[in-house]
Amino acid sequence: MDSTSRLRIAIQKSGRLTDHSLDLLARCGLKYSRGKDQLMCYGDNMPLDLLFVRDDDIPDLVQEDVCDLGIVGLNVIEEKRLELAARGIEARFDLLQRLEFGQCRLALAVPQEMPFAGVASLAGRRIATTYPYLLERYLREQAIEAQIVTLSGSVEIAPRLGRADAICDLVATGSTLVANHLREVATVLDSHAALVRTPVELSPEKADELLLAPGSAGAARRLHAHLPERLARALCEHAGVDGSAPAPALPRAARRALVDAATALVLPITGDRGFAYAEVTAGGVPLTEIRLETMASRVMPGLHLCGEICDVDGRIGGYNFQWAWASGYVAGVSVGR
Ligand code: PRT
Ligand code: ZN
Repeated sequence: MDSTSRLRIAIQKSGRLTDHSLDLLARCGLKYSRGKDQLMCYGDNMPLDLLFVRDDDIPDLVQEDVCDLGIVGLNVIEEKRLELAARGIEARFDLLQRLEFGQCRLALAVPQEMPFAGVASLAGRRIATTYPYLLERYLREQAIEAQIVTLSGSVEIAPRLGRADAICDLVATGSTLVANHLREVATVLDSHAALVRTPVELSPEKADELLLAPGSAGAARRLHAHLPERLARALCEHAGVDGSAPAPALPRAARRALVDAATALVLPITGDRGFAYAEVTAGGVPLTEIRLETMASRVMPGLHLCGEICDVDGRIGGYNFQWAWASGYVAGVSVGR
């Protein structure tokens, strides 16, 4: 979104998330009037418009920058992320905030009478779902080979119709499963509604525009609109600029140095601590929560992760050091951009 346009937020037109989303926006103080076509609402007291769509379309609208923000279930977002990845496309939506509604889980369920002794019992079985990518990832992680039967709805009746042996579907209270003589046996994904946004990239032109915009705010505060505050202050220091002085008054050379620091800083490798400090850890932040091209967190915008805080395991020695250095380098370079 450029600085002159209005913010556009996509919400579900009619479904489980609609009332909660509207209620949340009303509690944020938004007053709006409905457009003639019922597809848009225009904010009366804020530069913010609402677009009403099917929830499945929300990730694409955010991905393609048609909307700046969207409110949608994590299940829809994560399925879309995996679907895009399978097509070689990087998902460009960031999870901005977990919202306190729409709680449910994507779960595996089997017919009441089917013997079940752990997920391994599903090997070789047919599993019906509307979430083939999330299910595929789960089965892969569990090292189970099963046949995924992709349906567009009414998943819970698939076993009775003989189309599948088990199902993978959203569950909230569990009463739909009970009504269909199914029992829940494993959770594939815990879900809730979330606010997603298009990532805001800071190009040299945009950084320059930001610094030159009229007003008395300092450079550090202006950069903080796009970067973590500590990083914005550190960049001012690096560029030798007083981050609190009114930014438009900065001399041209100082502004240039700051724009370079904020968008193209190359961090040199200055040394290492040697093998005496070797450590191996497993666990940590899952790689699915990280953009590997930049090491940026998908969950916390502005946060970059590297090294053994990430869930990467390997043999002691070279592999771990290589991972720590390489991921640190990528994270540092992209923070500097
Ligand atoms: O038309 P559109 O495509 O926009 O809507 P939709 O039909 O795809 O979605 P909708 O409105 O059913 O759900 C929107 C979002 O709400 C989902 O993507 C989830 O993030 C969230 N959510 C929360 C749920 C549920 N709870 C839920 N219980 N979505 C679906 N269900 C269904 C479930 O699939 C099953 O059929 O409700 C039934 C089970 O409920 P229980 O309570 O019997 O377990
Ligand atoms: Zn939908």
